[in-house]
Formats: sequence, structure tokens, C-alpha cells
Amino acid sequence: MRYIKKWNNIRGYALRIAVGIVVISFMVAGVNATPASGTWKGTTSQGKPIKFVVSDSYISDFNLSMVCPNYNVQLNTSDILPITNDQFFIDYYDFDAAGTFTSSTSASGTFSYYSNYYFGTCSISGTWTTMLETGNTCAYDLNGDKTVGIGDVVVLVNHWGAKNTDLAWNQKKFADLNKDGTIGIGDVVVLVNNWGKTC
Ligand SMILES: [Ca+2]
Ligand SMILES: [Ca+2]
Repeated sequence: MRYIKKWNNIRGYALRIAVGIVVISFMVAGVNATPASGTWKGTTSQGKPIKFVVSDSYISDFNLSMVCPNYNVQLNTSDILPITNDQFFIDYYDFDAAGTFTSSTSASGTFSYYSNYYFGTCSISGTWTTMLETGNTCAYDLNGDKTVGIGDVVVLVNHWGAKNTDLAWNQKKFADLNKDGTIGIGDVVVLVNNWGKTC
């Protein structure tokens, strides 16, 4: 009888540990929110626009407007940066920006800028929020400006000759429009065939 009671106790503890593991797993899974691919737009705490493109857990074409006392500044980078643990960081000359994806369709973060140039010293920082743009079905819009045009050719040129055997292919394959495993003339043809399309 004593052994049975002991076994029941052990079973009770084992069950509680198992439930605990499942609950913690769900909590951890809840933190991870794989961002959906597409164009993301929002506003900063200065009320200015922010925009970037997410593709296969990489971020590119980051645009952020900022207001200094005597002038306006714009962070534009076409660098392709990884999103790791649903976060990304940009360290770009005078600019810093960081973001966290709080769900598959929303993200928030911070930015800062310091400069001491001809127009005067500017030291600003703030926050931003963005949402995935719905209805962005323009599959061939590589730079996220909602139209197929010369800006997308520039993206192809910047990745020209990349192959699916390259180590960095994951960062470039979004530009492989005809899915033949390389960035080249075939992808330009796809753009030309969709030239001027808006989305
Ligand atoms: Ca475009
Ligand atoms: Ca291709």
C-alpha cells in the first residue's frame, strides 16, 4: 500500500513537471513571432514615416525620417540584415535603429541619431511602430516602393551573379524572381514583363 501511495506521489510530480514544461514551451513559442514577408510601414514618436521590407526573415530597404532642430534627416539603407530571435539592429554611420517583432504582423523599436555637421548639432532618439501592409501582393516589387520599376532593377544589379550555392544565398534569393537559382538576365525579363505594375 505504501509503495502504491509513493508511486502515486511520483506520478503526481511527474505530471506537474510535464505540464510545467508544456506551459513554458508555449510561453517561449509565444515570444517568437516569425515576421511575415512584405512591406512594413508605420510612424515614429516624432510622427514621421518608417518603412522597411521583410523577406525570408531578412530585413532590407530600411527608411526612417527624422526631424532635427534645423533640418530633416533620412536613414535609407539597402543593406540586407538578418532578423535573429525576432530582432534586428542597424548601426549605420550616425544612425542606430533596433526593432522587435511583437507578432507576425507588428513590430516596434527604437532609433537614435547624432550629428555635428554644418547645419548644427542634432542628437535625437525615439521609438517607432510598424505593421505589415495588407494587400501587398506585388511579388516583383523588390525595393518595396509598391511599383515595379528601375528601383527593382537596381536591387537585381546589386545581387547580380549570385547563385544558390553561395553562402549568402538566403539573403539574396528574394531577388531570384524566376526561381532558377541565380540572379541574372532571366530576373530582369520578369521585371520587364511586369513593368509599371503597382500594388
Ligand atoms: Ca519597386
Ligand atoms: Ca533568377
